[in-house]
Amino acid sequence: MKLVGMFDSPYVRRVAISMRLLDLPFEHANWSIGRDQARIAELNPLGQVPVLVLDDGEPLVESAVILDYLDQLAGPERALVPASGEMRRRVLGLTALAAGVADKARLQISERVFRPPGMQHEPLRMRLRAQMLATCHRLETVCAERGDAEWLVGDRITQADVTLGCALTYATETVGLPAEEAALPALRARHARISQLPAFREIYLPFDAPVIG
Ligand SMILES: N[C@@H](CCC(=O)N[C@@H](CS)C(=O)NCC(=O)O)C(=O)O
Repeated sequence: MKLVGMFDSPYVRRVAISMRLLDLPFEHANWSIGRDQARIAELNPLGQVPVLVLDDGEPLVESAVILDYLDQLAGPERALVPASGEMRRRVLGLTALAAGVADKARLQISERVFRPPGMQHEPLRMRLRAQMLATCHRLETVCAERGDAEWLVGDRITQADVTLGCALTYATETVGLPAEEAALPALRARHARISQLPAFREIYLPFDAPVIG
């Protein structure tokens, strides 16, 4: 399988880290959404990464769809999202919130990167930031409740941990979280811990704003 996209994207990174955790080997195509937009669009008309090109050439798009496919490949014992029940609901719910933090950061960055300075709409940026921070505060409550428990749900790593790790790194590097040391302590501590896991250390690229046009 070939994974298309750069690891500074939280969506590409969560797929790559999941593949590493699930022992699913892949070739990496380090294509940029700026420079390589035309060949990305040949695989995904949305022009977005990640794309996972299967061994028969079929391109899978959307990280959530790709992650679901990878879990199917790995089987229910190893899947990063539990197969059913409350655990599944909890993992999917937290994964959606964490992915939402990345989405809100990405939209703020799009304002900055894709629009000329005079055309940026400050009220929109502030609204997106408020939504992102409100979601961080919701995740903070969950992290505080989990205390020293190693993982967000249950007793092994799930997609909630993977996506939270990737989303927080991206939000921190692109738009920043509140600088005060006291802000979001449980979330920050959990993010710091996840970021030290070998897969997270190995699959990492600092954010570099794409150039378009
Ligand atoms: N919902 C998508 C989001 C993917 C996404 O927005 N990727 C960004 C890179 S971080 C991208 O490809 N942007 C290019 C564009 O939208 O033109 C997913 O989860 O795969």
